Amino acid sequence: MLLDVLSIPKDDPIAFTFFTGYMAMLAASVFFFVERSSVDEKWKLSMLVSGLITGIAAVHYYYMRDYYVATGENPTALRYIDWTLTVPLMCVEFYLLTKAAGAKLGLLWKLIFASVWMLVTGYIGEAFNPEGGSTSHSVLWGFLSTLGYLYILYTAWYGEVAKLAANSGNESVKVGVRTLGWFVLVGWAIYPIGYMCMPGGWLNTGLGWESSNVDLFYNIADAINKIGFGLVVYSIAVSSKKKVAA
Ligand SMILES: *C/C=C(C)/C=C/C=C(C)/C=C/C1=C(C)CCCC1(C)C
Repeated sequence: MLLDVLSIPKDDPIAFTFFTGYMAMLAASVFFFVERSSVDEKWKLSMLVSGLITGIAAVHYYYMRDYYVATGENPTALRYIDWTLTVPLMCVEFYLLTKAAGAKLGLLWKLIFASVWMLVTGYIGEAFNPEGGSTSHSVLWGFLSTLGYLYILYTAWYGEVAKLAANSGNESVKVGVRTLGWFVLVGWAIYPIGYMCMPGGWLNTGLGWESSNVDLFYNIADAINKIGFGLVVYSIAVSSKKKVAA
């Protein structure tokens, strides 16, 4: 799709976050790929995954941005395609960080299954919301999606991931996994807020928040979470290297 530069709105905060989001994801990917060469061997795969997460997001933002500017509508399908690729990769980060402490592939599959459940139900909630919006539809699918979210949250804070990190004997892994847990608790919680802005959603019917705000919340959350996750992984890699050198 060719973007008509003359149609870029100058008073639209959502368009603004699509453009800055794109640039931020691209810059973050360059950073993670380049810095990959300066970390220890055992962190290289984690750094690669960080770069892939923001890289995949950058490509989707490129298209979502144009879609939004051209149509003024939420690029729901592109959004969920992006998430279906990037959220499982974030689960891979949890797995890689705890692998040395004994994480099994089964843990990774459980996390991936929970994230796909969360996203497929969320997609049904948004994409099949009847014309004009339906509260019961939005609440039902939003609730089902939240179950997947809570499973990941629990695993990161109290479940297998938390236990493995606690037993890893590696201080930077402990702190890093806890920090990622905070991202899941606070950063990921921004998404349901966006979801509730769609027609029929609680914030839409209750507070009159416009459906275009869905993208505002999603764009802000994506920048925080995708770039943030990568930076946490990067700081684990850098700080555990310092300890070896000392
Ligand atoms: C990079 C993209 C990320 C980290 C996306 C995360 C998305 C979520 C945590 C979405 C969660 C949702 C709910 C918990 C309920 C309503 C529907 C969703 C899919 C917005």
